[in-house]
Amino acid sequence: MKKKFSTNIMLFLFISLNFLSIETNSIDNNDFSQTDHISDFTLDFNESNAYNHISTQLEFGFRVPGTSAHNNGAEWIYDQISTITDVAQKHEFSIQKDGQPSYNCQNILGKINPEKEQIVIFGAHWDSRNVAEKDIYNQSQPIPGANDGGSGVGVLLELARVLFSYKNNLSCQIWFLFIDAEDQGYSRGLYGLQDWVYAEGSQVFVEDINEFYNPSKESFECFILLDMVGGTNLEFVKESRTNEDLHNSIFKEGRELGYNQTFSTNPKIMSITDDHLSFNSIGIPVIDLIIDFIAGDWIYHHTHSDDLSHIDSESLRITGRTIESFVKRYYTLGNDTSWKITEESNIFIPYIIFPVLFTTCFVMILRKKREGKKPVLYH
Ligand code: 1BN
Ligand code: ZN
Repeated sequence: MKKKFSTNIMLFLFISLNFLSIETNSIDNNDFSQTDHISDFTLDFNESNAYNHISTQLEFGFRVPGTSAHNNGAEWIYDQISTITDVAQKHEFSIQKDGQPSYNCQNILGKINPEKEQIVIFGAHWDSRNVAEKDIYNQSQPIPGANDGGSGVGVLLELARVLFSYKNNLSCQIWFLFIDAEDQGYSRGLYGLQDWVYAEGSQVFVEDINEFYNPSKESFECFILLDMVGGTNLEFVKESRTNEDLHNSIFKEGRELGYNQTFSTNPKIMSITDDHLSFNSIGIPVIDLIIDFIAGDWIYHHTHSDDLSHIDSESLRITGRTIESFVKRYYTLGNDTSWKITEESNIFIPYIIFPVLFTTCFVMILRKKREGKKPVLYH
């Protein structure tokens, strides 16, 4: 009796392992081709517009707090977002470290559908770094920040244009938050600005967030950060504080559009200090769409070569179309699907548990039948 029981357990484990390996193989079997697949939705995101927005930002110069390029860059973003959202607001603040000058900074917020209850926030930092500590030359000089700063802004402005054009079909509010003072922290012996930390601007924003919404009527769905989304061979990592369901839904969306390399089933997991942490600290589910800027393929992070020549429109397209598709799938009026419990987080129920139970029962019945037919031996 005991022996039969343990044989059945072994059988169950063996079949489970087989199913698990089939499932894992089918997930890992990426072809790494990045051609567009046919989409469930009409997607209007235009990567050329996003690219041109990056080019315009670079024409202002280095968007470092305390400079005229910084002021001009902010005015330009505010003017742009004002025309493609229902409400645009400036969140002005200053940063002063002990013994240092005070710097005027501003976050810029554009809202679509401000009367809706649920809020989806898209964020990108718009300041560019004041030093190039990872370059071999002129480390104390500012960088263009085409990818690190420019790309997120470029994609968000184009997304705002697209989503605003069909805002009446959306079930939620969308916030476009352009975040200042993200990139002046300390790295490799240099501060961008003396004694600053990374993500200063988003920290001040979450401290003041009650000025921008009514907690008794409105609630936050998620915060989606775009940082360095324009480099060649785009491959997003999974930031360790990322919400699991949000990650699964967005990465699945990307893969369904054919972007298997960018939204890998097996992304590198990294802990990165960035603006999403401020929103995570107040309990909002977050994701940071960012590359491995330490050991990845795109090697121009915090160097003077973070310029237009190292921006790839294809990466802007991949990011923009994936986000647009995500918004259409989960936030179209009349559509009740939620990203909060994804098929991937539930994959064990339909694809593994049921087949394993079924096969185990089937094999046990077969064994029972066989035993019944065995000739009886008389000694
Ligand atoms: C990410 C993108 N960061 C700045 N731009 C944050 C960071 C950079 C944190 C270098 C630590 C080191
Ligand atoms: Zn940076």
